[in-house]
Amino acid sequence: MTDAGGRADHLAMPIPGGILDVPPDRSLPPGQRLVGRLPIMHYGPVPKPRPERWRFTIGGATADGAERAFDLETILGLPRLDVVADLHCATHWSVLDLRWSGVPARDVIALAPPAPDVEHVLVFAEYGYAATVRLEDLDSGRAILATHLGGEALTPERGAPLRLVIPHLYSWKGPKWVRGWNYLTTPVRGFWEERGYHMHGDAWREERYAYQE
Ligand SMILES: Nc1nc2c(c(=O)[nH]1)N[C@H]1C(S)=C(S)[C@@H](COP(=O)(O)O)O[C@H]1N2
Ligand SMILES: [Mo]
Repeated sequence: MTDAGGRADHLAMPIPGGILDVPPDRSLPPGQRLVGRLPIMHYGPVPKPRPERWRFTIGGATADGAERAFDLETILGLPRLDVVADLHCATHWSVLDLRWSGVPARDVIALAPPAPDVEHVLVFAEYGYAATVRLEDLDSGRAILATHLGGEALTPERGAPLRLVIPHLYSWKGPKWVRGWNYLTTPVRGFWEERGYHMHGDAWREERYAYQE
């Protein structure tokens, strides 16, 4: 699959489940087409859940300079949040109305806040996957570290035990199997940002490719 500029998209996969008409009362970000079902799509193998060894690590430019690690109990003990959100993959398909439940990313930021000059965050997952997001996007009220999708606990393929969802950004900015983040004072590119995708990735502004930066 290529875009109008002839650039290869990151996954040349058929549109999952066929293309649907967008309901008249809804809209999609520019360049997106509606599909009816969420495929399983990621790079690399599905990590085996190991809850006893699982830690969420926050480091980089924290306010006090210290790195902190939290166990799953601590993260799951935060107040719960439900978010209904559309998912937009940078390969041009979207799915409407996914209901994520979990804890607000904002409350996890508060457990280990950033230094005042931090603007970007490198969110990392198992096996070296990482995505760069702006702190203001991670700190936006609807960003969620999800444990459930559609009322069911996340399956390993969907990112158990924890998956980041930032509804207005393309979905590569939401690592499955998320394990922590580093606050950045100098931007660092994550997995897809290094491979030609945009640092901000706001789907509504169609910030898809790095050449648009
Ligand atoms: N750890 C990890 N998370 C990831 C990815 C990945 O390759 N690894 N791919 C992203 C992309 S590009 C998409 S479209 C969504 C797909 O989520 P799904 O498999 O639940 O449909 O996961 C995102 N999160
Ligand atoms: Mo994607």
